[in-house]
Amino acid sequence: MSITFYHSPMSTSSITEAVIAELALSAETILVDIDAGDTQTESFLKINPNGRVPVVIHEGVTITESAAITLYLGERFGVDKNLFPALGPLRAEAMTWTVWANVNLANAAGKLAAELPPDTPGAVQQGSQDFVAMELRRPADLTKAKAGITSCFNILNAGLENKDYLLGDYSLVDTHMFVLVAWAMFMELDLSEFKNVMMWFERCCQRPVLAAMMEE
Ligand SMILES: N[C@@H](CCC(=O)N[C@@H](CS)C(=O)NCC(=O)O)C(=O)O
Repeated sequence: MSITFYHSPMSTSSITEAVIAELALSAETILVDIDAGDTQTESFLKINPNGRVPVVIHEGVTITESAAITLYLGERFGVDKNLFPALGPLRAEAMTWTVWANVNLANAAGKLAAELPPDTPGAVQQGSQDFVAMELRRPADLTKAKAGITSCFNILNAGLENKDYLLGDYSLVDTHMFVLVAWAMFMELDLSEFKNVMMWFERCCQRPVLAAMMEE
């Protein structure tokens, strides 16, 4: 049965876009304009009460949360394509990194994006429910957000020590993480001190799907 994918370009749903592309799945993509309020309409909130993309509908089931979507699509379609580990300890590592990516890295990146001036690359825009009104912003929050993301990159850098990719070979876990790291780079964070991350990122850029995403 076909996949329906609710997507807003240059958002968290770019992770799912990349995962679907790596898996070469056909999907009906429904574009959603966050700034225009599409994620807050009554009809969209019936699909995802969180008012967020990505959303994937497959075999009548609605799946929200990009980590859950990556894990589901990986499990269903990625094992045969050598893009996701079969059941076993490596699957546990895949789950750990994918959940970590959202709970820690995406969370830290989101906090930083919400503190950046709205006209800065990667910053949360006014239409988003994550936008923080300028009068509520404090310089200390920006400093804290930068420290939070630095801590995440230290962990990711250590996780990539002596490894080409997070699970050894390239997998959808790298696809997922790549889009979040690209977001951090888009926010003009200097990641040069995280040598393993930088080398991994270059390696990932050899993947046609991810290279194309960087050109957008
Ligand atoms: N934890 C969610 C986060 C999704 C998310 O925050 N999506 C944002 C775009 S980056 C969104 O749809 N925002 C809509 C809004 O603010 O109305 C996931 O990983 O899927």
